[in-house]
Amino acid sequence: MQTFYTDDHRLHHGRCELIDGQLKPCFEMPQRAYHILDRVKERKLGEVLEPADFGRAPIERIHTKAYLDFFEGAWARWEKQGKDGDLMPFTWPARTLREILPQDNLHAQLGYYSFDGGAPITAGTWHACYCSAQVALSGWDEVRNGARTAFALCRPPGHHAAADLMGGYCFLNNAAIACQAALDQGAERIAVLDVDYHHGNGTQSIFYDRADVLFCSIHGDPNFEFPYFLGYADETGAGAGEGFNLNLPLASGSPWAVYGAALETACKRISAYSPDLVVVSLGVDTFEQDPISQFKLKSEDYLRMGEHIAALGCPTLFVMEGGYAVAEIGINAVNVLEGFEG
Ligand code: SP5
Ligand code: ZN
Repeated sequence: MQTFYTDDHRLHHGRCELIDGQLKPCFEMPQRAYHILDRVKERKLGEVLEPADFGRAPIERIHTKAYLDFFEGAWARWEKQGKDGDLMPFTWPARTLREILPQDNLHAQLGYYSFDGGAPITAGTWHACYCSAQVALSGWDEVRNGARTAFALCRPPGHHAAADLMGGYCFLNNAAIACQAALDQGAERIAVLDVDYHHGNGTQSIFYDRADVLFCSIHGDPNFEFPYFLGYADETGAGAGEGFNLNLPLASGSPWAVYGAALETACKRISAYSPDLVVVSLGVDTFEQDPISQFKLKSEDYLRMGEHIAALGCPTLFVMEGGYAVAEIGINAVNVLEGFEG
């Protein structure tokens, strides 16, 4: 299968995140993508191609124009204030406060457009995210042109980003942007299978009231795991989307025996939906050695994951999401792709 990739992801490089009461180097770092790319080449998975540029229009199909304008211009405003540290939010419109967009203050607006402090904006963040979205769109274009599958080696990841919210290392929802492009170009039903360890709150929220995208996610139970405030099993969709959202939260410490059973449940639901396209939000932070996660998948389990996905028999776009055990991230991600190819 072909891999879409651009080095421009390196222009997003946050310095630190708050974890366990300490500022630690960002887990979501450029080396992640380099390791995956190296493994793609080492295993001769297929060609590695630069993304095409489909412009801002397909991104605006998912994200609000106000959010995109804010995000695109935020760094320049910060720099103009003479600052060069990462731009990070610290106040949010939580309960008792007003959901209001203050006109003048950069940090107030950043709080309005984010849900956590885990998505630092650096000088190149907008450009890297724009390119990451183009990588996903290029992967879709490849499938549209008849390929059975493609790998969008996206970085930064996207599944926590909602229509007008950044957070959880995510700014633009690459998978959702690719889904909407596919729908706009003739697809009628798309299934998103989100196998990242964390619930894909952004993708769920974007498609929650729609029947043309079935969202299925297997993840750490939000009762104990980030993003805590979405991803429960009783979230089944709303309005026309009722019945088209499937959350399969799992306990801390879940091994493949548990994970594989949940994957079968998700795949049965996807089969019944009979989608034109499957978009896999491919996070490999389910790995036993992941530094911020609590599942126990082993490297060989990712081959089985790929086989299960292939058994759906649908055109499939893989969109890279999380995974922070940097040394093994390439092995695990490419194992899914090799398992898929059989
Ligand atoms: C795309 C993606 O995988 N985003 C994940 C963002 C997770 N950010 C919050 C991490 C909280 C980790 N807490 C665990 C403490 C480990 N000692
Ligand atoms: Zn994750």
